[in-house]
Amino acid sequence: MASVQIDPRAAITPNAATESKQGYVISLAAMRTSNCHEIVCRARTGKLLPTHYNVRLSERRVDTVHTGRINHRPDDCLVSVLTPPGRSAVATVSVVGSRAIAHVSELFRPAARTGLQQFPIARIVVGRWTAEGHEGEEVVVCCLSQDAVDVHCHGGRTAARRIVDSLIAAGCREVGWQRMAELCEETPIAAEARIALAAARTERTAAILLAQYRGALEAELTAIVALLENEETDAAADRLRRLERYADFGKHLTTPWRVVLTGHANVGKSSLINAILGYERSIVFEQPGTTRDVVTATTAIDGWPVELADTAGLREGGDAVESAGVRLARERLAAADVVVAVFDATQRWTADSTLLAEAWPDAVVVHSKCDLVPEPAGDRPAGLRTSAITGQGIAELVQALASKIAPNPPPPEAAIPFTSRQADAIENAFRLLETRKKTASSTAIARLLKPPPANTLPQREA
Ligand SMILES: Nc1nc2c(ncn2[C@@H]2O[C@H](COP(=O)(O)OP(=O)(O)OP(=O)(O)O)[C@@H](O)[C@H]2O)c(=O)[nH]1
Ligand SMILES: [Mg+2]
Repeated sequence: MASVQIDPRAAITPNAATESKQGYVISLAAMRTSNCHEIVCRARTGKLLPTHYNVRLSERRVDTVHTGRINHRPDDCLVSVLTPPGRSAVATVSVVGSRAIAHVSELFRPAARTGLQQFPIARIVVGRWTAEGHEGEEVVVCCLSQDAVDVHCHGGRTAARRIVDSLIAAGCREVGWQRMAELCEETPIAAEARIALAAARTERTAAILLAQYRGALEAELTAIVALLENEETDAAADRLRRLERYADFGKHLTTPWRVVLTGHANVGKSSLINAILGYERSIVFEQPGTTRDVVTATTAIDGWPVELADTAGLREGGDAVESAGVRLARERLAAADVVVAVFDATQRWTADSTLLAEAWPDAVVVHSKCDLVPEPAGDRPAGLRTSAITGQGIAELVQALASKIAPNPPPPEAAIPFTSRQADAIENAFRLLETRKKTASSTAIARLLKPPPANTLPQREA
């Protein structure tokens, strides 16, 4: 591993790749920002692998590499509130940049009356925030590194705001927490994973995203590029295909699977959803046409986040409100990941029942109210037999939903694309490979490992 300091203002000359003991140190032809001041390069088989920030290699041929890293700590000092707005006991303000400790030191008085700079890195220091000269609130400060400081203050908007404002007055620039992740994480996929982790609703999905944060997807993409460079096109295509197959699954690591219950009026849809949830989310009533809106509830099934939607019973001839409910139900069904088609076991099987079953051939079929009859009435398709009253078949239904949601869950630590940017690029790379455009395919993957040019970065500054 070789490390080189680069003057952020320097006009960096092309054709200046140099060799060091540890490997090559690349030169930069262009940089996205002027405040990137350190680049750490890793040599592999004598080749350099840069990744970041529009770093363009010299004309000297250096093969594409994906393990190069830019430690991007801005020269200007960034400040961001990491905790969500709202009431809480504690809020965390992050300060990042080469002058982070200096800026915080100006405003923070440690209780031990020793300057913040005298404390070792990672030491937790209690003291007071002394903005505007007066004795301020008690805070806890921790220098995470030479250029990153966390300030833990009282929760709520006002306390954190006061700290941010005083840091802005001292010369810091405020950015949103996602932007902070984009600027400070070593790779764009790590930044995406950090942002995605905040949207994970279950431990199981968080564990998968954490594996991506730790580099599972980057390692796989890097391996695919290496295969392409070695002319092992079939192996690369296989691995791209495997990634592509996980794209839909990956999308749901941050967005729940949509499970929609449908069926004719009064068949027991709302009762079933309540039985799955274990509480009375939806109104149950003996009259048909009870549910008119779409009633949703979020839950987890086998560790996967799920949005269950109860819908109006499908029937013609109801009043205007009910008809509107039926229209909404059809829209929900069209966008569903999994459909549960509910049929009343006590009612005969009709032509309408057949139409409904045929409309959703992949649906999980449920015959409800089985506590009322020994056998579901009539000749009907196979399905789960349930009772919302006795609980019969509910566990089996939950299991069936889990199998539909994730029929082949990935092994731990597997590489999973989890954003549409990643999924699109992987699909594109695969299509290019199918048409024998190997270099273009490799470039499409390599682009994933680099951040977008500055002017296309999302502007999330606060
Ligand atoms: N015995 C028995 N009754 C049930 C069961 N499920 C539902 N019911 C009854 O059937 C009636 C209709 O139940 P709902 O759950 O409201 O049916 P729905 O399909 O949501 O009805 P709509 O919203 O009108 O389309 C109520 O009187 C429920 O108590 C069941 O498993 N066993
Ligand atoms: Mg209902």
